[in-house]
Amino acid sequence: MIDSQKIRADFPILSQTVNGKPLVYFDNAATSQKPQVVIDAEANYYKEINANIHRGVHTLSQLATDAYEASRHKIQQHINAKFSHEVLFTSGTTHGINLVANGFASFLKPGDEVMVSALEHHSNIVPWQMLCEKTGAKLVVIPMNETGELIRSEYERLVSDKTKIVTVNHISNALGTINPIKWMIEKAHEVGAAVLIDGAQATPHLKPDVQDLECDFYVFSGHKICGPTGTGILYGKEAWLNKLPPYQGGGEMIATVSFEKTTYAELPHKFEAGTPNIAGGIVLGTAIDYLNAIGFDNIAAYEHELLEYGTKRLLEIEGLKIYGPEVSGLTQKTSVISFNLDGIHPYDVGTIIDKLGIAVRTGHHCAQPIMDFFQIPGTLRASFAFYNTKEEIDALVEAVKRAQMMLS
Ligand code: 7TS
Repeated sequence: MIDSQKIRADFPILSQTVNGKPLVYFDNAATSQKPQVVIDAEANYYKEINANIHRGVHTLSQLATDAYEASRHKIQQHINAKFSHEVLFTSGTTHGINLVANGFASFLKPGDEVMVSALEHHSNIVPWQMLCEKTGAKLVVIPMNETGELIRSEYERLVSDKTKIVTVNHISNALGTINPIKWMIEKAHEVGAAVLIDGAQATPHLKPDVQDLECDFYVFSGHKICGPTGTGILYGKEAWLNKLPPYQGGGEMIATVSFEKTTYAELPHKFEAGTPNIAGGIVLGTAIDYLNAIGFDNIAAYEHELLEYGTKRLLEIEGLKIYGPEVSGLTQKTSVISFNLDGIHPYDVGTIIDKLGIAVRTGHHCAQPIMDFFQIPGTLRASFAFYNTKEEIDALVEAVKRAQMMLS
């Protein structure tokens, strides 16, 4: 069970006022807030053990290296990867996707196909388009339906032995749709295609099991799971990571260097050139400990309650339309509500409710193709976390009603 008042006390930012009103932070899909333990862990790293890693014999360097590698190990266990060297530190989801897309340039030729879904964030579209431009491969899109779900029969029709990689999000950032990734991975593997799962919006709500999923790559961002910005993880199956060429050249990713020939380091170092975000990588482990102490089952159950309550309350407003899979009993959805008021631009509503202390995201949410599908300029998106409350949802509903009155 979640005791939201107790949890809220862990997050110093939540007790402030914005524009003279108590802050209601409903932009969790963009980034999560940070608990005091995470803020302290970052400061303590710099106060106590700051040093460069993997290169010094001195004590501080070893302490920092041990803490960084312990965090990698913790993340390996969290996502149930087989080996800790399958867990690569990145600067975020975007970095992880670009690393894989860049590497696939070595494997593709004209006529090959790269498959993305209609529900993707731009981060999981543009790197693949760039790859296709570079290699002559074709970008194929799995279409979606009116309730914001991927059309399974179309996926089955489109996936073929030309498909070399399928890349799809676990959960859509713009609509909250939970995609049937396990089934999709199975289908892709039947034709010999690799699969990358963009877990940026899933990891705040659940613990992915990469061995159970059998995905080839799984990427996510630390800042969306109570960790620091500029941190992220790329999980890759050992065999794939051995096959992929390095992404960046530099220090720490080499075995030997001479002007004639350089050989690369073993995993994971082959993909971790230069001095990484050491503090961030360590503190990401702290954030994961914090979430696991609350428990992902508790988080998911509580957030689902917020989703049900928020959906019911918002639909009481006349002329309010929710986009996404709300009709299927909300079972295929996380705590994201994307909506519009009839005849009113989302930006105008967002601006007014900000004056009332409420933070939601407005716009296309870096998922323009979804907005084009619905023929809208964007939506208002309220995304809930385990530290939000039903009272905050009531405040959102009142604020949206007020905005509607002022704008119509
Ligand atoms: N993929 C998905 C599904 C996302 O939601 C995001 C960020 C990214 C990739 C990129 O993550 P980054 O950490 O590398 O930037 N999504 C959002 C959002 O919905 N609002 O702001 C950022």
